[in-house]
Amino acid sequence: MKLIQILIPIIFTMVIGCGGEQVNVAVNTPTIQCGMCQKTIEMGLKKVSGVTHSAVDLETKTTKVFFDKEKTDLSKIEKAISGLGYQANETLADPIAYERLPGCCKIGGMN
Ligand SMILES: [Cu+2]
Repeated sequence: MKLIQILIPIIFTMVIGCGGEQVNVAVNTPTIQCGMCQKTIEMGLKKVSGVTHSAVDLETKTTKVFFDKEKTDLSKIEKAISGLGYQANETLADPIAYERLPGCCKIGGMN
């Protein structure tokens, strides 16, 4: 059994069971390069209050974020991603955070 088949029902149960109104957005994260970027964003978003889950798709370069809209909003999520060193929609990456990224995570780093 694939892990994803186990995870999806668990995520749904969490989302429905959590009381506050849960919504999800797909954030455009065009500067992500590799699996480490994925980890950085997913781990970083875990620390954002109100965010219940996030999933980075390296192929489409989008990040799906599930959150409680009473606790946070899209602009805070965009800022959090920017603070991790990545562009989020129209919000550019924080230059200091970007500089701290490993070489493979910088634009063109995989080439
Ligand atoms: Cu990376």
